[in-house]
This record gives sequence, C-alpha cells and structure tokens, in this order.
Amino acid sequence: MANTEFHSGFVAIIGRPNVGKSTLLNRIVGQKVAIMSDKAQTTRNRIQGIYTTKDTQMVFIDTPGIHKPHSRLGDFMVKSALSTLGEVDAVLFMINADERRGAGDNFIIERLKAVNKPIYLVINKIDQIHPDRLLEIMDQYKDAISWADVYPISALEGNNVDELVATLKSKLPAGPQYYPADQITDHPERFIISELIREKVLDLTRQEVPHSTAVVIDSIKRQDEEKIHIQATIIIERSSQKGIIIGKGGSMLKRIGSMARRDIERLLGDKVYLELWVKVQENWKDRENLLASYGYRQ
Ligand code: GDP
Ligand code: K
Ligand code: MG
Repeated sequence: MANTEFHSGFVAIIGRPNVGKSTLLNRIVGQKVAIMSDKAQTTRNRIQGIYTTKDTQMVFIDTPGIHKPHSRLGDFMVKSALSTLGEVDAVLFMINADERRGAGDNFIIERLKAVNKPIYLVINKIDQIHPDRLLEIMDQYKDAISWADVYPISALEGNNVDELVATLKSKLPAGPQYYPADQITDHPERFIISELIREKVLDLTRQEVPHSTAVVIDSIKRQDEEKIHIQATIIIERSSQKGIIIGKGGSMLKRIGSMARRDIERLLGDKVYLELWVKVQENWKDRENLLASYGYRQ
C-alpha cells in the first residue's frame, strides 16, 4: 500500500478585524458559515473551521485574546492566547495589503515574538492593490519577525490560497483525525446548540419537564455580517408540559431563549437571533422515521 500516514494539526489565524480571516476560512473550508466550535475549547480559543481530506486534517482556531487592547482582562486574555499559540502547529498572521502597518498590527507582532512556532505572513486583498504597493507593504513587515514564509493572497478571489494550503499541509506533523470528516459540512454545532437550549429548559423548569424533552435545530443561517439566525423547536411528549415551558405570557420561553442565546453567542463568537418553538409530539423517541426528519443520525 502507498504511504497513507495521516497528518493533522492546528492552525491559528490572527490579525486585525476585517483583514479577511473569515473570508479565508470560508474559502478553505468551503462553506458559507464557518461557524464551528467545541464547547471545551471556548474559553481559550475557538475552532472556526475544519479542513479534512483523505490524508490531512487542519483545524483552524481563533485566539480572541491576541487582538485585544491592553487592560486587566486583556492581560489575562493575551496570556491564554499566547499559550494557545504555543500549542498550535502554525500561525497565520493576516494583514490587509491596502493598509499601512499600524498600532493594531504592532500589538500582535510584539506578542508573536514570544511564539516559537512557524508564523506565516499572509498579505490579503492583493486584488485591491497595484503590485508596487505589495512590495512596499512587504517591506514594512519583512523584518518584523522571522517569517516561515510570506503569502500574498486574495481570500475573496482565491489567488494563491491553494498554494498556502499546500504549504501548511506539507508542514503538518503525523497525527490523528481529531474530528469526523463531515464535521464542518454537517453543522456539528447543531448538536452543541441543541444541548445548550435543552440544558436551559431542564434547569429553568426545575425538571418539571422530563429528560426526554428534545431540542431540534431547524436552521442556522447567517442573517447578515453581524448576526446568525437560529430556529429551534423544543419537542415535548405531552401537551400538559407545554404550559410549563411557555410560562405565563410566554415568560418562561423568553428566559430559556435569552439564557441559551447568551451561551450560543459565546460558543459561536457571533451575535445570535434565537427563535424558539414548542411542539408536542407523543412518543416521538420511538418513531424512527421522525428521528430522521429531526436531524438525528447514526
Ligand atoms: P475578518 O474580520 O478578519 O474575519 O474579515 P472578513 O473575512 O469578515 O472580511 C472583511 C471584509 O473584507 C469583507 O467585506 C470581505 O468581503 C472583505 N475581504 C476579505 N478578503 C478580501 C480580499 O481578498 N479582497 C477584497 N477585495 N476584499 C476582501
Ligand atoms: K468582520
Ligand atoms: Mg471574522
């Protein structure tokens, strides 16, 4: 058999807001909403996307603290961001080719100096500039730190992105496939989100509704740049439970919604508009054909 060794690793994408980090992720991971997270990871870093091929898995993470200005909280965040960066296999530092090096970039660069991992300078939005300008911007950064490599790209149009991915791939160490291959295309966050909502239902109703209560995520869509729209249905087995969940004038459902929304926002790192519905479905758990329509899979 040919060499089938699997390679995998974590890649952090950092850079000032609006340089194009999400756009690059969406291009690499290949779907519009690259929202994805692992509950256990949310305090330190967020998984933003997973790229899987038959012999490679690249997990892209965000390290929120590295972008924050100085403050007491900022200090703590920066420390955890730095320890995260010490654990990844590569760091992509992204800049906008159309903007001069500024305080925000310097803030990050200062911190990157302490990071002993290959750091790639990714100069994005080259579609917007004249090639002369590219040399100028490269000059501004060339001695900032010792770059593993420099990639001028257009995340929007795709220029040079395959080359960047190929380089990252070739540098990944042998390792396991951390996540199922279909994870990013199958909205794995659905499960975590439904669990977060279910948890609030059980907590707030003080177990007056049974554990068999299910929450099904009907849709997750990006509403606009700032917000993700999530529709979910709480499925109960008896109509007598409906009143408990909805509460007087809808007050209970509102509380469930707002507490769940806060957790989901933390999970996804985005603003969320959460729409909750309640549906009675007797013995739903026994009806396999329904399970499929509720998005449960083996
Ligand atoms: P982030 O804040 O770093 O995640 O940046 P986004 O990915 O949200 O991008 C910010 C804006 O820059 C969006 O309007 C993108 O469409 C735009 N953008 C991202 N990459 C490129 C690029 O390569 N070329 C151009 N012209 N615009 C880009
Ligand atoms: K943005
Ligand atoms: Mg973004």
